[in-house]
Amino acid sequence: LAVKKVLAFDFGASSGRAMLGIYDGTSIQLKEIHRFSNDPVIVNGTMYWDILRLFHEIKQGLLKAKHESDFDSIGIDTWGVDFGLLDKDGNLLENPVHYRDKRTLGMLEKSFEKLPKADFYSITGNQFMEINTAFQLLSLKLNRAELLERADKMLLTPDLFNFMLTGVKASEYSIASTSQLLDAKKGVWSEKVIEALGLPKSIFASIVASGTKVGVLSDEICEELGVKKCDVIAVAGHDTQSALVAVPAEEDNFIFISCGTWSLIGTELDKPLINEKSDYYNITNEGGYGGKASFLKNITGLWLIQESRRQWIREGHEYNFGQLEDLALNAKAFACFIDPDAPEFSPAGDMPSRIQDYCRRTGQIVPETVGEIVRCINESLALKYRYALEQISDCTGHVYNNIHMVGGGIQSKQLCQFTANASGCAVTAGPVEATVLGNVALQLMASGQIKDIAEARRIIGQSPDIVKYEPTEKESWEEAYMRYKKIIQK
Ligand code: LFR
Repeated sequence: LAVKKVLAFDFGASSGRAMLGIYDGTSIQLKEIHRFSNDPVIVNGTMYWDILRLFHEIKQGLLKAKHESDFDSIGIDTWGVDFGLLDKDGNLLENPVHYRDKRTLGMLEKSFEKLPKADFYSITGNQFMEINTAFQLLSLKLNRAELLERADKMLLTPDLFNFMLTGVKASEYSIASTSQLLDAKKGVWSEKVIEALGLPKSIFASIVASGTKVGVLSDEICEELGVKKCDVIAVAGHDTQSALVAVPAEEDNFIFISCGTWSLIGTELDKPLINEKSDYYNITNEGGYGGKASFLKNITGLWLIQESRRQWIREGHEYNFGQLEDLALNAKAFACFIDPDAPEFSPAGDMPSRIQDYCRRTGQIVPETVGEIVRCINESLALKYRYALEQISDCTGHVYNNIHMVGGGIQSKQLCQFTANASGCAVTAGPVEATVLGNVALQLMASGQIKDIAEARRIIGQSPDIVKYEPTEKESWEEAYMRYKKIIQK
């Protein structure tokens, strides 16, 4: 078999990269082509993604890749929920706004006046979060209706980049399912939700399945950059779903945690699970490759560390992630806990102070040093994973013994070990590059090089960077969990 090469672009909330995926028929090698930071910009009180700069980085990636090798296709995945609005001619009506912008404050309550919460959940099966597309669009409808009136199409971020590359306006299924505007069982835009929120139906583009071709690189871009024409594949545009394709699970009922800016913990189901319990626990059903449902909780993840680190840099101390981990190892265990999902941790800003305030408010020891703060974050994340795992297990009726952790966050050995300890499950950590590997595998599946997801997972499972962690210190973690639950339920 000839060696196949494809180009994957993966955008996270704090950085992005282009990687060449090289497949020789037995294994996938990755080669980093281009890496860049993703820096949101606040202008006149609004927080934006710097979308043109990000598209510029895609072009840089294409240019660098061309010097490296030919490639057969391109696939793009990004974070969820955000979007751009285009007019009929494809002009962006305004710069896409960041999900952490405050424009969605109070929009959940406003939406429930238009569509009762229980109905809203039973249709979309999505975890209610103010960041979701539905609430961003509602805020436009209520405050900037003229903008929506001028819009021809709303494209979520990976779809927007696909459009910029190919000229095709389409909505890939996995990213569409983060919007809270889909009918989860039917896999189509929900007219009922769209109408209830008063949104124009015509702005929603037709949905294409994950892992299908959306178009080809436009003549204009090929000429500008001197690159060859190639296919653009709608991979799983949602990074979490690309990552899930690369979870090297052999068993059917497995738990995964995708660790990045967010921690997504859940399991893969053949169809959405929507009932009173899942509604009560606010568990989401997101769409994945092959129409599978990811039944998962969205937990604030490394954002807490990333944002703390930014604060320490502002104060003149730059630590890398390895140094932070070492400092945390030397800090006292179980001193204090936070709920990573408390609303005060969501906006950008001085995270260490907010963590200290949280501990003070809940009558705990206040962490003072960098190590104490990082330890508090890592322990709290692991305990929150257990909390979510119990809710998921209660809904599916399965008992889980093994957790697959993937993504950049697993470079923290402490977080992986704490996750095993807190949950009492064995943790299989790896691959770190799950999202990119999933993106690459989906492109190879689209061109028939890899047969199906089982084969993709088997190939990826052979990767040498997979590490096992066994639970330890059972009793002290059990005790910590009992205390943790009381604190977060305060
Ligand atoms: C992870 C992720 C989550 C989504 C969050 C915000 O990168 O895609 O799945 O809920 O970002 O879009």
